[in-house]
Amino acid sequence: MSEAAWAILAENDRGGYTVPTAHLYPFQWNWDSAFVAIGFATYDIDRAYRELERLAEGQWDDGMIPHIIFHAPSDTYFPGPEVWGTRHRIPTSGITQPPVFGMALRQVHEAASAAGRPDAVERTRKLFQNALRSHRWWLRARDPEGTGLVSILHPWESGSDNSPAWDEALKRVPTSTKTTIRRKDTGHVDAAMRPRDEDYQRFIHLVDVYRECEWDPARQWEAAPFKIADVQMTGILARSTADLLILAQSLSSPEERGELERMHQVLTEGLARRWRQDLSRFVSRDLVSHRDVEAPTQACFIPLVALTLDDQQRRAIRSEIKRWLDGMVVGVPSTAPFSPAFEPKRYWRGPVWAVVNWLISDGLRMNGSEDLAREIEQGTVQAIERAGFCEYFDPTTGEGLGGGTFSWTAAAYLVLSQ
Ligand code: 9YW
Repeated sequence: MSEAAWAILAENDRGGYTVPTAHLYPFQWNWDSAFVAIGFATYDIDRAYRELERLAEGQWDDGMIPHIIFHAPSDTYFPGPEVWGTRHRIPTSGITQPPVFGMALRQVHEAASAAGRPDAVERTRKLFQNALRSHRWWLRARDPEGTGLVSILHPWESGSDNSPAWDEALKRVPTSTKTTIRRKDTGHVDAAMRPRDEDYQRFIHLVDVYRECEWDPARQWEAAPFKIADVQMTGILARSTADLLILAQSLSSPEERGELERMHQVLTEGLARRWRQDLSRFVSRDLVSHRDVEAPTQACFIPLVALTLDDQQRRAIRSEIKRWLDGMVVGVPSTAPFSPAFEPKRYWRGPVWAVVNWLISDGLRMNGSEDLAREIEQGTVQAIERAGFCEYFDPTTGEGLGGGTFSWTAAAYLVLSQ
């Protein structure tokens, strides 16, 4: 099966960067590429670096790494560059995605060093600066009050677009848009598996609002009708910061090391405060309504990649994850099966995503649950072997759904089957 995974990554290569899948997602996506780079690091180190270098080409002067880099035109996706109206020299979207970049850079560097590559230090050093600038952007632009939690201003930023976690906050976003909506996704994939039209109207309303702020982070922060201090995003940022700190021991100055240490402390403290013992989960915070986001979604487990939990938390989270796996053919569902919002085929409202499992099992292993981590990894590998490299899986049947020949599913396979 590894040959098939390599073939998918080759087929989705557009010249040093990998599209998530042809037609449905025909550009470079931020966190997809970071996961893909980790996959490449298992067999082609040069290509792994290239993936991150091409992603860094899209980085804005203020440090943000956008969620989509439109390296080459394609008319099979909406919203394209004309809707975003950003000003970077390579067209990009105007929002970001989870910063897996730092995690990827550490893994690529370690693989390159182990292989004795002479270009490792120089290439890693450059990318390290891209990552550091992006982390500074995160804290400045998305946690201006210094709470230790970074916020998303658009559901697309979370990477889990139509998750029930956003339902309440999205209800306050109007469905009116200045941009004419021309969905292309439902021409590629069954509409019953995709976000609804109303979700898209609200997504585009938010794009309209931020474009009118000329993509200025401070103006966006003020104008945002949707603002959630997100535990998934903060968990990934904190973990990437820890990984950068490890690289910084040999590749960076004492000042930068100190800066990363402070960032790491602020983020892990902020994250730790989001634990809800009564729910056995971490919860995000809606900064508009000032309420906790209690919807049970995969995001609640992602802080494990960044935190060392105490014994009580470990026990609670283990039994919570087991509760979610109970009766499923493949786990971990992106929404708890006991939730009224659970829809096993509709995108982020229930289906299983290989990269999410990759993060959850990594976090469980860091927190002493090797057995459960392995169970989730093996379940993911078997699901892919049965159903192919699909975008995601129905947890109740194991059926593969969404786009086919998906790059990050191929990357996850290469890493999790090792
Ligand atoms: C979009 C590419 C992306 C992923 C996201 C997923 C979806 C849709 O596809 O986003 O239009 O950006 O939700 O996590 O990066 O695979």
